Formats: sequence, structure tokens, C-alpha cells
Amino acid sequence: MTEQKIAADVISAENEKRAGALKSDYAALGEKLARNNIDIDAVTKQVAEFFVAVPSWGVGTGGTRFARFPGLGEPRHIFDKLEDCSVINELTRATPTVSLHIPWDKADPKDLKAKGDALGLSFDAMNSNTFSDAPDQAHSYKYGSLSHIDAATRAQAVEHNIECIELGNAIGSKALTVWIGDGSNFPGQSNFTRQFERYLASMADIYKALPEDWRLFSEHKMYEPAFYSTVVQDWGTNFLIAQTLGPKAFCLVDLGHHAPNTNIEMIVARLIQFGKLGGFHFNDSKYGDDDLDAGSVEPYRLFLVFNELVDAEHRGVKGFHPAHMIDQSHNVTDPIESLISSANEIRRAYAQALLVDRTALEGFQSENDALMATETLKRAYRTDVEPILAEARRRAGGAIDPVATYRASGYRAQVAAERPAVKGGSGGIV
Ligand code: LRH
Ligand code: MN
Ligand code: MN
Repeated sequence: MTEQKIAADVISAENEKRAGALKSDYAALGEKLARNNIDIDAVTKQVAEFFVAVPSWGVGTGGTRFARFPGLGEPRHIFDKLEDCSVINELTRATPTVSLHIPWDKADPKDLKAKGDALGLSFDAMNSNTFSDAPDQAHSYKYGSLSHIDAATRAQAVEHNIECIELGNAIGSKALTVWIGDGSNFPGQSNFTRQFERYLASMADIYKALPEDWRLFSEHKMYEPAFYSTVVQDWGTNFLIAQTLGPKAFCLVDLGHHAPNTNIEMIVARLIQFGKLGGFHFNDSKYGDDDLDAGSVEPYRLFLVFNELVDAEHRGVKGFHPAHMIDQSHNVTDPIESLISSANEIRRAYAQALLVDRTALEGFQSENDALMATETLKRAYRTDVEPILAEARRRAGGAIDPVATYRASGYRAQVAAERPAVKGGSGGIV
């Protein structure tokens, strides 16, 4: 890493203030865990080796269809975005990869690669965009893209996905995530079966263009922008897609893309069991695709998802390597702070899941002791693992308290001076 956005002496000065407290908290937690035969250092090592990708589109301030209230120093282009992503990684040491969205982040692959290398960042899954029209495209996606009734529009959407693969291949990415907004707004508007047939045929063309070591992720979402029916609406349809396309096709689970109260951890278990879990878009939600910060509303649900992932690791599931990515939108916070905190929450859920006594759990399950089984999960979940997370960051050169250190660094004020302010927007409805 040659370009460091947060000076090393800022991190060490901030860490020095907190090192004493962390040392005693870590020792106390280590003692407590040792009583249950858990080696704290082994857990810290596993946590330090767990990474999650930051979405390039998450570092700009989001908005709703009603309005967008810009923040200070918003990134002007992908190279600014990569610098902001680097700040998150320098402080957390949990996010060394970035997931790009094309055409939003389109640039010369040589420049992208060089910037990534300079910042110590590499690239996770590429995301295509056929849910909105690019300024110069020949055919509109107003009535769909990969499943459009018109062959030329479908071909254009396929071509765009192939372009994403080619760009990704040049910068070291190994996966393409396809999410489409295709669907219908009125009963009768589309023929469900024919529309899905057209989608599958388009996806098969994209699948054919995948390099040998690439994976194709399809992402389901219940509704929005289509409000009556969506082509890839749930994990069942998503599973059919992955199964129909072949061994390089997997399902991507965006936590916000389900009906409220859906048992997402069970969906995760099913996809693991049948070898089709490709990865995640982590975020949290209260009502719909809210794109809130991971763990901010339902941290127990995030833990239960990680409980399934750790269970799969524990069982030694073959070829199990889901892609961990964040997908959020930040309207009222500094996006860098939200992403720092989200990366920590995701690691927290992982650390807590690592603490589950799986032998005891299995015993309680086989004795039908529901109370003690659930208590076994709760015991792990109730453990304050913050000293483990902080120590993992510290050992890797990150910050003991990354948000406080970020604030102390003055990064936001510095980029606000360099990047011109952006005007607010009314959003799409007025
Ligand atoms: C769709 C989605 C999908 C897109 C991203 C911007 O709601 O989750 O992953 O690529 O948002
Ligand atoms: Mn998503
Ligand atoms: Mn979404």
C-alpha cells in the first residue's frame, strides 16, 4: 500500500489512548472464554481473517425517490470512491475489497487496477445495471431488460453484462452479480412464463461468456421497481435460475429483499445444503429494501445468518466460499462512518457465531431440549465480543475505535475542501 489516506500516526496516537483499556478488557474476556474451553486468540485470528466487500455506490450519500440531501465532500467519480473505501479498510482492516457497479464506475481498467493497487484494494463481484438507462444506449429498459419482449433490447442487456465481465476480468474480479428490475406493474401486463423463459435464455448467454474461474450470482428481490410482479422475486425462483444455468451459477441473498419476518437464516441454510449459496448483500431493514446499516435494526437476525455460515464451516461443507458484500444506502449519516460500523457489526455477528458451543447445541437438539438449545445460541449472542473485534483491528494495523479515529483524522473536512459541493435533488417523484 503506497497511498495511505489516514496517517499512521493518527491511528497510533488514537490507539495509544485506548490501548490500556483494551488490554484489560481483552484479558477479562479471554479468562471468561477460557472457562468454556475457548481460546480467545484463535477466535481473534478467525475474525481478523474475515473480510467483507464495500459497495462503491455506498460511499456517496444515498437518497429516496422523494429527495436526496447531499453530504460534504461526496466522491466525484470512482477514483474518489476508491479513496473513501480505502479509509474504511485502513481503519477497520476488514474491507480490502470493493464491489463495482457498471456503468456508474466505468473507467479504464488499467487505471482502476493501478488505483486499487496503490490503495491496497482489490475487486469483488462486478454489478451490472440494466435497471436504468445509460445516457447513450439504443434501447430503453423501461419495460424490462434481460426479459424484455424485444430481442434487440435483450441483446443489448446481455452485451452490457458481458462488458462487465470483461472489465472485471481485467481488474481481477471473479464474479458477476446480476440484479434486474424486470417485472410488471399490472396483472395481465406480462406473461409470467414467457417472461421467465426470455430471462433464462438471456442469462444462459451471459453464463457462456464467464471465464473458467468466475461465478455468476443472481440476486432476488420481492418487489420494486416493479410493484405487481418481479421476474426474480424470491429464493425459489433464484434457485431455479442457478440450477438451470449450471455449476458456476449461484444465488445472492440481499438481506433487505424479503418480506418482513421472512426466515432468512433458513433460506441461507437451504441454499448451502444444495450448494447454491453464492454470497450476500448485507444490510438491515425494517419494512422493505431499506438498505439500512447492517445490524442496526435486527442484530439477532444477522447473528442467526452467521450461525448458519459457521455451522456450514463447522460441518466442512465442500466448496463453501460465499462472497460477503455490503449493499447499503446512507441518507442521514456520513457513509464512511456507516460502512465502518457495518463492517464491524458483520464481524461481530461472525465472532458471536464462532462462540456457539456446537457440541452442546447438537446434544440439546437431539434431546429435544428446546429451551437449552436456544439458550446455547443466546449465550454466544449475549457475549460482548468488542474486545476481540478491537484487538483484531489493532493487530492488523487498524484502529481500536475506528469511528473516533476517523473523526480525529479530519478526513471528511479535508475532502470537503477538495471536492466541490453537490446540489440537493428532488428525487424521482416531483
Ligand atoms: C437492488 C440492489 C441491487 C443493486 C443495488 C444498487 O435493490 O440491492 O443489488 O445492484 O441495489
Ligand atoms: Mn443488493
Ligand atoms: Mn436492494
